[in-house]
Amino acid sequence: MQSDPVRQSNTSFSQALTRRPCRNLVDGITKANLGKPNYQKALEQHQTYIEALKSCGLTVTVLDPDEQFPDSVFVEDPALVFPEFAVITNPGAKSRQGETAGMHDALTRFFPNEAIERISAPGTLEGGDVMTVGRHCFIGLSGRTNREGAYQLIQTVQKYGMSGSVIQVKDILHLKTGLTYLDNNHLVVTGPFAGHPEFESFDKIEVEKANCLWINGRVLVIEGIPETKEKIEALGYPVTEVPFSEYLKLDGGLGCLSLRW
Ligand code: CIR
Repeated sequence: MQSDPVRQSNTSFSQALTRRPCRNLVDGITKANLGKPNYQKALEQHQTYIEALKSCGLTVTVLDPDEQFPDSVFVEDPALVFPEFAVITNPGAKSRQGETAGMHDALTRFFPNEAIERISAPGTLEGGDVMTVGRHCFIGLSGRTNREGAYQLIQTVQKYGMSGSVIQVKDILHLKTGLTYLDNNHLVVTGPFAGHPEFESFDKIEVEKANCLWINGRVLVIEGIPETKEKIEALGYPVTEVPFSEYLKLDGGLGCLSLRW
């Protein structure tokens, strides 16, 4: 990141877009080794997640399940949203590339066509690899996001006066699997990112698991990671714990179940 400390507060969010899990969710991609998700429980946890978003003041749009795409509940990956534009990505996971058509349709309700941008082949990019802090995007180069995809995103955001930089991601699914930005310069990080020069100017909260999500001053944290919850509470944030076991079975992060703007 550029030299200046990023003492950024997030703009508050008013909208969220989610998609109900489909039955084929149980066949979603995973490396987690935690067993197959229970569909009924996944539905319940999804509803609890929606309620948590609403309690943070968001208006939540819920799309119908899409049985063609087992991972389609993870709406954060096929699109990115910013206050004034959206980007339809080109997911690196082949089985997820078709999710983009549905996201495009959904986002046309909120953004004019000329404000819906695209990442295209040979570029690949998934939203889980993009951490936005103020007007800067940190873009993870992972098994899902390649250099060309990151380059296209940087070109795109520059049109809107934003900037971007790339970070190598190893051994985890996405950049945001390993870190989460809260606000006011607070960055929740796991081991590999704690000493990373790119994040030097942040106030870092080092934890074992960074599965949390800042929304309008409140932080959602998945159930079962007390260390993360306590460290975030110690900073003064109100925390809501969210049951998430069925999505962990598919390598999901809390942010991946919604787009927020
Ligand atoms: C996948 O492997 O693509 C899904 N099973 C999980 C995606 C999670 N996405 C995210 O955390 N942004």
